[in-house]
Amino acid sequence: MAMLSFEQKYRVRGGTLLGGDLFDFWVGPFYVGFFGVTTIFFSLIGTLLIVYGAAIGPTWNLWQISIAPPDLKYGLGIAPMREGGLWQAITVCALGAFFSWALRQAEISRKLGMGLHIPVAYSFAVFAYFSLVVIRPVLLGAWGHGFPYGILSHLDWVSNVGYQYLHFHYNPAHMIAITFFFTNALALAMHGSLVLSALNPKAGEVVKGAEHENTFFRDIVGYSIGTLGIHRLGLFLALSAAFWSAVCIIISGPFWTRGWPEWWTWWLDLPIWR
Ligand code: UQ1
Repeated sequence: MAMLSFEQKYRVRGGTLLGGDLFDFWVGPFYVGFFGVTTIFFSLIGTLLIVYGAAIGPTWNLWQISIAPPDLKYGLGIAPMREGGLWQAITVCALGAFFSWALRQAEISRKLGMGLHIPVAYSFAVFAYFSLVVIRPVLLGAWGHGFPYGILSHLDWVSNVGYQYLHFHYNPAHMIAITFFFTNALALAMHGSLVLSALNPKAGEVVKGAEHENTFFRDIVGYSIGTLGIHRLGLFLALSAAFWSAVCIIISGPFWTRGWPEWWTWWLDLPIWR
């Protein structure tokens, strides 16, 4: 693996959160660190458990392989391996790997003297997963409320849980999450296309810069958020999408048990209609 001349400058010692100098080194292009070791550990065990779950299951059809959480009768206890215990162990490994990855991002950011925006942003995705397999099941009193680990089975779970609340699109937090997802797609499409249009002209043409980018948006909508601003907006939109996704599933069950369309009766019950 090539050691680029600039790598030496950025491969700085320290910034570790745990283990001091112990794993403070690189393997090829990869920083190791204590949390690199734990990431590998949890990912490997977790993946092997998934393969084991597939092996004792009824199918090798990739779409149909599924590792289900325990039956509701096990509540928040530990289930036998073949009855959801495997799902529980895999969930522990997944969370171990995700948390390790976030902490490895934090260590690398600290080494480089950067902000912690990357681990913070990534943590929102981990939070969304954590909401599904820990927060909501704990609030509902059973690990069986987690979702099954399978390509089609997790889609069936989403569909079934959705219909359990009659029409999930009436969930106000779901509405907010979707709005953020779509706005995020719009912003990234605008940003990606704008940057390419300015920075990647056809052969022989001159590269344009921020002045052109700003001018385009001032001309077309009367406002430019700026080159730094668009990234702040993008981060806000993406994190908000993940955050409200977590909220929309946490409130479904623990805080609202009827159909979501019915939630809106507060609107019909407003005294202004009487
Ligand atoms: C924008 O104003 C801007 O600043 C120059 C960018 O930076 C490169 C952008 O990518 C985009 C998409 C915009 C336009 C955004 C709004 C909210 C008007």
